[in-house]
Amino acid sequence: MLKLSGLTVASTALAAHAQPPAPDYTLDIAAYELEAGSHRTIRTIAYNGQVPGPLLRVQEGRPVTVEVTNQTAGSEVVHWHGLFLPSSVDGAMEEGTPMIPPGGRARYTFTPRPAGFRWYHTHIFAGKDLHKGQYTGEHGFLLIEPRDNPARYDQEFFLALHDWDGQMLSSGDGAMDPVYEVSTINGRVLGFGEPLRVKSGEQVLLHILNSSPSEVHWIALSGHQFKVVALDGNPVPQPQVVSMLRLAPAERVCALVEMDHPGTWVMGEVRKHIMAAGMGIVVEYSGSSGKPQWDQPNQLIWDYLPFAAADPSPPQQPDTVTIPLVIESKFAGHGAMDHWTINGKSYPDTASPLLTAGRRYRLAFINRSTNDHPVHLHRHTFELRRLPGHPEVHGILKDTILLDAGTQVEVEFTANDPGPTLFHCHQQNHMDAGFMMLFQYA
Ligand SMILES: [Cu+2]
Repeated sequence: MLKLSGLTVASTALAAHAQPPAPDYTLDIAAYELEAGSHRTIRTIAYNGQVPGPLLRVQEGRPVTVEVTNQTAGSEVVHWHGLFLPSSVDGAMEEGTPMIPPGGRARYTFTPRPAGFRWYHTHIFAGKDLHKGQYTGEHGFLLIEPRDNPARYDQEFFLALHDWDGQMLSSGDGAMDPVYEVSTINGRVLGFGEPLRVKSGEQVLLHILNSSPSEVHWIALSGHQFKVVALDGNPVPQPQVVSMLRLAPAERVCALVEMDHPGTWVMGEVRKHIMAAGMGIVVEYSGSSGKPQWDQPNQLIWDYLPFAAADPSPPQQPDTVTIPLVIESKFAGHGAMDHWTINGKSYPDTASPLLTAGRRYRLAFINRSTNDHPVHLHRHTFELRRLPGHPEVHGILKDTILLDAGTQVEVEFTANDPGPTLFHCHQQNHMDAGFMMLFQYA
């Protein structure tokens, strides 16, 4: 549909020389009523009247133009998550990307890289409005195809995990976090959407994204295992076969599944109350029928470590600069929105470390809070170098990592993309409450 409308515009543009070239893709931001299930209509905002938004398939290194129109009453901006883009098009107001005013239009022209499973989403402040920002349906898949694609599979599916209709509730320690009414995969509750249709003997590649505004999710596929081949779209040094995936907000997993157990199965959230809220999808072998089967796992299992490179870590580059980042919460009073601090300060008062182009930096996260935080660095990829209990790891490249409560984690990146660079917790209510800082290049 999108491609076709693009072609139509292109032919018109050829006739009228004054017009700018047609965009490769268009995204229309507008109010949308999502039918997530029977009697489960969610009033939200979406791209092109669908949740998730359209899959954008682009070629690594080949420039694309995406035209975005904003038909909502608030300003918008689209962030291209996991890409190396100039700050002016990366899609964060804090970095200097222009906002798209209500009724306005913007063109994002960029050269997609690096190859892999990326995504796009809104990057605005939501605050107490849990029907704004990442709480909405404003997210979509972005696949950057490599020049040579060595992947071998029979079918691929893109799946987005999302939570809807949140309410702020106080948890045991007094912190306020959203609790959701409805949880979906690709905007549908379990049993309402189309099943994933597979054939016995197939090798299926799953591209799974957690687009939830705040929830970490654990996913299992009964009767099957996942061979994880990429994290956040980047191939891992040691692919591993696992029974369960954990995805923090903004994380992606690419996994191969051998379709070797014919039947009708459920893939979904391991925690019963989240599956009851709808987070599941039926996987149906051709020729199979009957009630979808679900084998309830009895524990939550996930670890980044097994995906790391097996060989000993190379010595740290001698001029690597370590930047300690201590994360704490400052309760604003029981029942109030918390304030999150990095080294004692909340955005916009957080420090703005100056980076020197070409230099290697180590971010040493010390999470002194009682919450887990999925932290995200814009415009760069980082390498996991220290995990809880493992002071030396290497080889896992990501743009988002979940910092478990009370742990220390270290990542390294090369300052190779000059321009203001945002760092923040991807949990919407945490970034809105100050968990954000801006790196600058000297
Ligand atoms: Cu957080």
